[in-house]
Amino acid sequence: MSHDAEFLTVHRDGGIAVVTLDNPPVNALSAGVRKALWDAVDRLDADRDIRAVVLICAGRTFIAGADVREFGQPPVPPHLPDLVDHIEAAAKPWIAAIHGSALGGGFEIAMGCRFRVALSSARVGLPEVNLGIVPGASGTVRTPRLGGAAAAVELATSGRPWSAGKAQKAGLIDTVLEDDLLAGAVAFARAALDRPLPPPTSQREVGPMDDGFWDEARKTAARQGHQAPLRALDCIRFATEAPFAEAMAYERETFLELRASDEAAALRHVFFAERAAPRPAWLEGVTALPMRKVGVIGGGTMGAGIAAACRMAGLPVVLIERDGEALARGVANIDQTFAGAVSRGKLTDAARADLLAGVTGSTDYAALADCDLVIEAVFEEIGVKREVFAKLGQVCREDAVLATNTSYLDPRAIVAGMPHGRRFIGLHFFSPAHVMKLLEIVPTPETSDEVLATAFALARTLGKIPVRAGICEGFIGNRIFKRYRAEAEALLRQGVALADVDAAMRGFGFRMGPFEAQDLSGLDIAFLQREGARAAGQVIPDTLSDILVRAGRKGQKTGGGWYDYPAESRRPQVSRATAELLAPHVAAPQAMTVEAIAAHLVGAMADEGRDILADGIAASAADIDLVEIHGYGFPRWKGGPMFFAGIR
Ligand code: 3H9
Repeated sequence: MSHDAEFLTVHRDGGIAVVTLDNPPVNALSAGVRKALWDAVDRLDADRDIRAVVLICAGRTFIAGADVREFGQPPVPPHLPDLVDHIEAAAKPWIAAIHGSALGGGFEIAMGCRFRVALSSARVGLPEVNLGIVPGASGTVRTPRLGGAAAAVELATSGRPWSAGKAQKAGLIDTVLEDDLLAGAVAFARAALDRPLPPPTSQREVGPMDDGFWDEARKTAARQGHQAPLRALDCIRFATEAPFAEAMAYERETFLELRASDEAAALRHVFFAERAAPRPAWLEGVTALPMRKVGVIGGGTMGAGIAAACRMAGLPVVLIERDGEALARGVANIDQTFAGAVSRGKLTDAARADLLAGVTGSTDYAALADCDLVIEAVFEEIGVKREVFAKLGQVCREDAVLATNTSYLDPRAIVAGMPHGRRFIGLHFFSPAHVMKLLEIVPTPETSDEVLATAFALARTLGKIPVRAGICEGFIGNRIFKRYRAEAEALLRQGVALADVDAAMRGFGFRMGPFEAQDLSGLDIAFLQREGARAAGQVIPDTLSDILVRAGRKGQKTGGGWYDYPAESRRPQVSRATAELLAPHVAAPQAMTVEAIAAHLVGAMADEGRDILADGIAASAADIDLVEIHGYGFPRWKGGPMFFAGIR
């Protein structure tokens, strides 16, 4: 079979050829697809009956870009930039008919076409920076020529796609259609043939921008913390100042350099890990239970966040609280998250009202009778939780899934002696639960496969990244975080300066260092846990943070923790009080480079990860990386602690 027949079908509608590309799942531009498109250009150019060509895609989307799986291999011709040129140079004008997403190479192909027609639901974009690369097939060169430098900068440095409507306003799309893309595109092609053709994108002029524009763009791109956005910006600036061919050469050189970079390898690892996580191979063939209505017990920060996440995913929610006052507070907490979305322009007032209308509040557990899944999010105390599950056993359907949101407790102990075993599971959400993408799923040995599959299905519905964790203290994420904190304290004891440790981790790519992060979340939570364990007879030596908490320094909320925060400022200031409290416990000052500090702490995370794998707590190193990236702020362009340490 020729590549044409494998990937393309061509049919004729009068003088218009309709080329349908079909390369599931997302019509990525593999070598075979590139060859098929190249040959189609030649064949249709030679066909006297054809006057224009509509390029449309089968399946869920237009072309989603280059085939990322080919990035680790030597490039095979025809190369994508040549193909885009080839389409642009075709004797018959090509019209891209876009549904779903036209991303990266897909958008570049569309810009090589003489026209672009899109459904209003479609999106176009240049997400290459998310893969640690710059667009490599004229994205940084054609986008400014078609839509102006500002559009190119925003698309290529943020990596976020634009709606068809926004793209049309910038001139990147010619026509937006509500429905019947094919008929609309063919009609557009016919009408276009009656008018003089516009110049091909490569021959359009691009206006220069002043230095102020580039300075601002550089600041914004730098905020992303990694090199690809800045390099994309360099390419666009060059493309607005240099002739087309030179700009193409510069882009290609940059693309090839970055494609081979550590950053790109790390981001590719995360790209595939994120896509594999929601459907693990070991769950294949197991059917999830239906999920039509969710109950949430507890309307505090976690419960309200979970309820809001469920509502935003379209699930009706029953919220249970212990009394009317707590219930009103819980419902208000949920509404606050919707209000936040309204103020950010993400939700209309009407949508907010709809979301809230889907929350049924009650103080009576009987309201949970028709829920398929109930998530308990009450106080992190075993007795309180056990009481909740005893009640759930009385009111819920026998096939309802019962979940506990816990970050530290042993899920087995929560239902020990109750008949819930098979349908019970731990779900560790991260705060704020409607924002944070990570969901640690913690089955007990009794949990049935269907219930486990249902937890993964819930994650998919909520748009979260699920990672299965075995039972141990802190599961995956908090266990590693505990080690990280302990190692950071160990550095202090050796005489390394507090501020140097935080600066090193910020330099590595975390938004905050370990001590700043603890000051933000409060030192007392972990302290109380340790105190609880001490009271239960465990021997736990004092940590440095225990010394601070005992002196009333609990973090930002008390005006001081590791650092001082005078006058409610959130800016950490090196604290003399902390230095004095810790002086008896730390060695003479010792200089350590930021690189050495970061290497030590990330190495400690990876060591703990290795133990976690050996203990069977995580299914794969990639899962550990996802936990750290999505729950603990590990910079995704470093791939996660395991990838960084070379553990696959
Ligand atoms: C580029 O174009 C560089 C050029 O400038 C220059 C080159 C010279 N390749 O996300 P989903 C797979 S760089 C290969 O769950 P959705 C994915 O792994 C590229 N495979 O779907 C998964 O496989 P599986 C720039 C890809 O419906 C399946 O498709 N483009 C690619 O939720 C479904 O994925 C991008 O970065 C790919 N490019 O969302 C776009 N993309 O089923 C990346 C996806 O085996 N893609 N797969 O697990 C996306 O953003 C989403 O896939 C999309 C659909 C929005 C399109």
